Formats: sequence, C-alpha cells, structure tokens
Amino acid sequence: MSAFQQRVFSGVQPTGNLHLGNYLGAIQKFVDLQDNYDCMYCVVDMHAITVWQDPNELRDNIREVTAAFLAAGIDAKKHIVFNQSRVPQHAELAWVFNCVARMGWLNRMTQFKEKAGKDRENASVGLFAYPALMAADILVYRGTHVPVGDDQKQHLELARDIAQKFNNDFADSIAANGHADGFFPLPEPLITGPATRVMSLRDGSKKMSKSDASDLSRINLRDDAEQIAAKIRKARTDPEPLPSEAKGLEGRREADNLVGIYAALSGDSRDKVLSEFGGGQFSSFKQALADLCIEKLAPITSEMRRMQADTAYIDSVLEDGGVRARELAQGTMDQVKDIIGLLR
Ligand code: AQP
Repeated sequence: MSAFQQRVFSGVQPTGNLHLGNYLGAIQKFVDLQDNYDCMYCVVDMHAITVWQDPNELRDNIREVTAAFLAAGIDAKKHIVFNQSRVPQHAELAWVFNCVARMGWLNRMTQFKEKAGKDRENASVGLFAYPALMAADILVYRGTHVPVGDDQKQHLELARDIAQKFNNDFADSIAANGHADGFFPLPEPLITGPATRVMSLRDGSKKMSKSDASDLSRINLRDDAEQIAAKIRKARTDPEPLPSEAKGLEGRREADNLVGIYAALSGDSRDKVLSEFGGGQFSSFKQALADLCIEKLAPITSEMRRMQADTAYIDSVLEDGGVRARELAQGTMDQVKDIIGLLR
C-alpha cells in the first residue's frame, strides 16, 4: 500500500490549434480517469509563455482549452480544473526544483533540443527550465499518476528523478517532519492505449503537433465535419491494401497511424479494427474513419463553441478551481519550506 494518497494531475498548454493528438493522447484519458481518482486538470499557461504568445490570443486559448476539458466531459465540480498561473505555488516549487535538478539532466531533454532548434542561444531560459516547472506542477499536489502522450515520457522520468533527489537530499529533515516514506511520491506516467503518439497526417515520422506549419497535418478540435473529412481523405498512405493483423502494420507508419486513430476513437484494438478492414483499400477505410471521427468529435466541438461564447462561465470555473488548487498547493509549500529550512 502506497503511503501517498492517489491523485491524478495533468495539463495542456494553451498554445492554439488543439488537435486530435491532444484529445486522444490526453483529454480523452482525463475523462476516463475521473471515476477512479481525484483529478486535477490544468491549463498550463506558464508553460505556454516559454515561447512568446500574443496576449489576446493567449487569453482566448486558455478559455479554449478549458472549454475542451469541460465539453469532453470533465466534471469541474467533482474534480479541479484551473489555469496554472492562478496558483503561484507552482512557480515557487519550480524554483526549489531548479535548485535540485542538475544541468546535465536538463541538457538531455529532447523536447528542448527540438524546440530550441539550431538557435539555442536565443531560446528562453524558461524553455530550458520547463521540465522543472512540470515536475512542480505535479508534485505541488503530490500527484501520483500522470496521463500524458508518449512525447512527455522523458519529462515524467525527470520529475521522478527530481522527487527522488529531493527525498534523498533532505531525508533526515523529511523524517523529522513526520514522513516515513519520503515527502514526494514518484509520479507514474499513464501512457496507454492505441494512440499515445498520434502522427502527422502528412508525414508519418512526425508527431501531430499544434505548431506544424501545415494545417493538413492535423485535425483541429475547431475543424468542422467537412474539414475533418477532407483532411482524412488527403492523409498520406501507401499503395498496399490494409493488413489483416496489427503486426502487418510494422514499417507502414502512415497506415499504422490511421488504424491507431480508428482504434482509439472506437475503443477497440488495432487487431479488432483490422479484422473488419484488413484486405480493403484505404479509400473505404478513410471514409469509415472520417465518419467515426466526425461522430465522436462533433458533439465535443459544438459544445466547446457554445461554452467559449460564455466567457463568464469559463472564467468562473477557472476561478473556483484556482481557489481549491491554491489551498492544496499551499499545504505542500508550507511543508517544503519546513523541510528545507526556510522560515515562514
Ligand atoms: N501527437 C500527439 N499524440 C498523442 N498525444 C499528444 N500530445 C501532444 N501531441 C500529441 C499530448 O497532449 C498533451 C498536451 O500537450 P501540450 O499542449 O502540453 O504540449 P505539446 O506536447 O507540446 O503539444 P504539441 O501539440 O506537440 O505542441 P507543439 O507543436 O508546441 O509541440 C500532452 O499530454 C501531450 O503528451
């Protein structure tokens, strides 16, 4: 039996173009976890500003992600939905973690290398320190489970390393403060199901991403039925018919991606999907995929649009969530200060 109360934490950045990858890799799982865990779902706006954001667009995007959470079925009364910057303890704990994490650890983060590109000298310090803030996001609530897409695996491992090093560095003080099993849990990534890394519809070697210059590469949660159908029709494939078993998808990245998307949307395995579509041509499979995608996304996207028009309601959800999150976060920060020897 773990000494830590189980708690789910995860976040989505309000950087525009929320897409099917964000939905299948993260938001859909957030919804499923609600029945079995206490959950905190955060619009991570302080992560967004590690890259410059237009202030008006940022405000809209924060509300859009919140609307997506609610429209997908997250219960903000039973669980906690809030935006990160309302809870200053995230930044406070991130500073402590900046002092625990090692330069070498952060230097290994592939996301920083990809996002900073060749011009590393010109990247923000925030972009480099991003994983320490992410560790703080989770651990300021002593979160134990983190549903994320596959791209966040390395950051989650870093969060575990930071938690472990904090527990080791301050072991005596932690014990003296009454914690027999360390102060921070080692948060577990929940990376499960057939769509942990949804790939670009134009290039099966790149993940579907908000910042891809080609809008055809992704299905946006803002897209209407016609746009979804057109993007799936134009999605890259190969000339072979679909295999009848999942192992036949090996080395066929684009086919694997489309079958994975179908499986995640229908709640079936790749094998089950291929038992229906194996041997067939892509054209009929794409039609079925477009229909399924529209059937699953249309109710969410129309509810999102309705909610986004009611900014007062969205803002009230975030405010209420912020109050409840701050109370929990302050409890952790008080203990962290006692453990590390800061007077309060
Ligand atoms: N393609 C994806 N497949 C599966 N899961 C994905 N996620 C993102 N892309 C995919 C998951 O969605 C959650 C929220 O992601 P985020 O907004 O915090 O940041 P991100 O990973 O940087 O998103 P993008 O779309 O890839 O943005 P850019 O273009 O800025 O790099 C996370 O759980 C993530 O794993």
